[in-house]
Amino acid sequence: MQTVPNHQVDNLQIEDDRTGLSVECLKRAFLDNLFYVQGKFPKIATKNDYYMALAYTVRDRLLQRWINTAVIYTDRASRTVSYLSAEFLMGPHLGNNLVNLGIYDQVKQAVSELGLDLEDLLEQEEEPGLGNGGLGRLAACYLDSMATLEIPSLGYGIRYEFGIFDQDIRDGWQVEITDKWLHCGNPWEIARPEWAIYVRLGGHTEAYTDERGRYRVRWIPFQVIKGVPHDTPLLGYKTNTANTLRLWTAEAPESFDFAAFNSGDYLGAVQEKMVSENLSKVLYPNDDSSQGKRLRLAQQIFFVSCSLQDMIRIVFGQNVPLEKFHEKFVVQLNDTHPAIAVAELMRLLIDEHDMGWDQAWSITQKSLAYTNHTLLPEALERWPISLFGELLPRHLEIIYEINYHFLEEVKAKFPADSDRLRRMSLIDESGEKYVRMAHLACVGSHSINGVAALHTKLLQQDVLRDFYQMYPEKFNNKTNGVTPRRFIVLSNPRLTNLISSKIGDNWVKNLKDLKHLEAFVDDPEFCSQWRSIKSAIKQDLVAYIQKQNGITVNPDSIFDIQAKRFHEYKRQHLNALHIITLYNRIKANPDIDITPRTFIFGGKAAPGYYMAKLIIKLINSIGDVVNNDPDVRDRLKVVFLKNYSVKFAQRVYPAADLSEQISMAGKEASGTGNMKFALNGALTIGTLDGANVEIREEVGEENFFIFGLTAPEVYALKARGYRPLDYYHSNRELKAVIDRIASGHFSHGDTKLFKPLLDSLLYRDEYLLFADYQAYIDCQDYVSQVYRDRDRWTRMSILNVARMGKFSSDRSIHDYCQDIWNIQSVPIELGECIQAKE
Ligand code: KOT
Repeated sequence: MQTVPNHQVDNLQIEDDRTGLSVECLKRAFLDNLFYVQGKFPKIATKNDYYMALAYTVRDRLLQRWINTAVIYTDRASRTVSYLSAEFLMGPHLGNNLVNLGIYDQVKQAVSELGLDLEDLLEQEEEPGLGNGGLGRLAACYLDSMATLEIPSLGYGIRYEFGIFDQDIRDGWQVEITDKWLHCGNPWEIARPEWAIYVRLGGHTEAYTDERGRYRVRWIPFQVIKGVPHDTPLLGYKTNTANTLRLWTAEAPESFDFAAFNSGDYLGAVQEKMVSENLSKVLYPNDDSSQGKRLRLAQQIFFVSCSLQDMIRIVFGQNVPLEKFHEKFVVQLNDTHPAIAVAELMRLLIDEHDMGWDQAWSITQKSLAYTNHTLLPEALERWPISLFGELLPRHLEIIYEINYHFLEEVKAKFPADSDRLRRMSLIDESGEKYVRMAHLACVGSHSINGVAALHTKLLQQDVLRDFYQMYPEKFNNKTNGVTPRRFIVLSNPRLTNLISSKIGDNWVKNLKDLKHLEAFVDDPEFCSQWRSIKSAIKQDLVAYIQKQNGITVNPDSIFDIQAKRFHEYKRQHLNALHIITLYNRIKANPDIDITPRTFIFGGKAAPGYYMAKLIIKLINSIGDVVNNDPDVRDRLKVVFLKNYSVKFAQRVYPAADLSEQISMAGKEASGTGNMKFALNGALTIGTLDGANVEIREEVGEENFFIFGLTAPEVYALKARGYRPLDYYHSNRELKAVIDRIASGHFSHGDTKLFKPLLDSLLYRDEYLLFADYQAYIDCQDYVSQVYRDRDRWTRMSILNVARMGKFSSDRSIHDYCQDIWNIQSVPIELGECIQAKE
């Protein structure tokens, strides 16, 4: 047990009720919170009351560490990472905090002695879905690793009132429902209205000469928004470090509506308030695409300006001169959503803090670093100049000036290359004018990184080629990683216990230690335990599917899972083509010997992405037919698990035999689901895309099912002229699959329903499903064959886990610290600096 502050009462040591970790103390504290915070006693308490009481009990234990951490960081003015992200997909806090505090078992026992079930209470938590998918979840994994590695850090983002929508499936279609994650309150956060910050929008600028005769600009805004920080403590795994996630809520400033109010325009004043609050109302539900909406740009400047002003407040509070901003903070930009920071930091330094251009520019570049997360052209953010200038007139002026200096630099390095200037300009002038946010981020940062080796290489060769030629020294790769605390220890306790029983528990902090498992790969007893654990977890998912979907699933079948956002480039429909191929084989020969499979899908489609929604409908329609066709005889099942979320992902990864990572090569920047599946003992069927390449390198090619065109082959095929119809006509099984869909077999005879999808495949097939079809089917046939050799499969599964050490987010964060952030850990001692009370 850890040391905690104690009361001395008549020479008797008793634990403090807010910090003690013994079962008895936890019970007392829990009942105390139920009474004093929830205002309930056991007889009338609801499950939610119990959850809240437990959450407050755990939060109390975090607070002591949080305050200690803050005191030490402040005293030492520690160098700090500021992670700016429009999304943080944190997942439920309670379980994670229990794991990181090391009190999971004590709390389980404490609540059980009070007649409650911990799993039941964990289920109660409404997760904060403040992100779409990979990018937001990565931010959350990185915050966990920074706390675990004792790196001073602040996560800055937006406290959306409505996070990612809840997904329902009706008649096979996705239906979106608003997410009301705050409706029962949020026990994990503390509002800090005393640290509110004001952000300007709109209006115009005026030039003037200051008292020292210098040219200055004044910005007269149309609107001012107040940002109120809400802080959540984030505890590291078995450390005393509790860092902060600071999310901003938009409000109307108190004084702003007085004019309207005084003139009797009460509704006008309230309207003003509503307009302000709109800013943090809802998360944009698009993954990998950018829409150019005004409110979205307003959200970006809102959280970026609040965060930078907050950092400046901290700098002054610690008596650090502003000229040393870049020594106190390094600011990581999570894609271009916060890239307006380049212009905003310049504005703050020059207009608000009197600094000269050159010094401001040097500080800005030294402070900022940019991570790119996508190769999709439609995801590269651009803002129409008209919209940009209307909302951010001063920033547009600054961007023009940055552009002027930058293009001079380009001219000097590449004389007489006007084409290059046009391509690299921060302003796209090919038609309607746009601000190019990725260019702004590249110019304003000292580091530009991709998220997997292949992705970084493609950035250098293609998407950001000109910038690579201009600034080769800025480019570096940081392959993504995931936190083993949430994605093994918390989500897969059975596997965790088996692993730790063999190699101890150091691997939780040093994931490379998993390699010691290799010593047991020939131990039949261990292999059999490995297999029975997977089997037990699959049984749990079987029960869940039975309850959720009413589908009876064979636990001995291959659990073949594709869980991720729906997008054409991720090719969930290629998976669907495989299902229909097997179905056709059964229909042609009902007694065919097929390895039973359960195809499980999970994931949301952007509400406006018609084709992705049609793919969801197709999968559900195939399920309706296949699951009920007597010829199939339970050899195939298709299950769509609705409302995929972090909570849900934790249930799904451990149960997978086969992980589908089948994007068209050159499109998936990294992927992180691929890592979570493999860490839980699933084998991967995948293309040579994103981090799949590195996973295969680590686990060994004999333990990975690879198929399909490589990225260079994709480019070459497209350059030659790709004709999907040729594949359709020359591949008998492929033709039968497409014809089966076109016939209306999966749509009650309706031949129109899936026509847009089929037409897109037959006549365009942008993501080369037809080109990869045969390779995919052959590879899947091979998977089915290997699965029949249970010993071989188990061996492959163990070796996958044993060799996945590289993909811990601890390794990623360690590399960011070394190569980009130049930051050291600051261990936190408990006890001396602050006692809970005495
Ligand atoms: C969304 C909008 C604009 C730019 C990028 C995105 C984006 C990228 N959202 N999610 N991603 C994913 O990020 C993950 C973490 O790096 C990657 O693993 C994944 O491949 C990206 O698609």
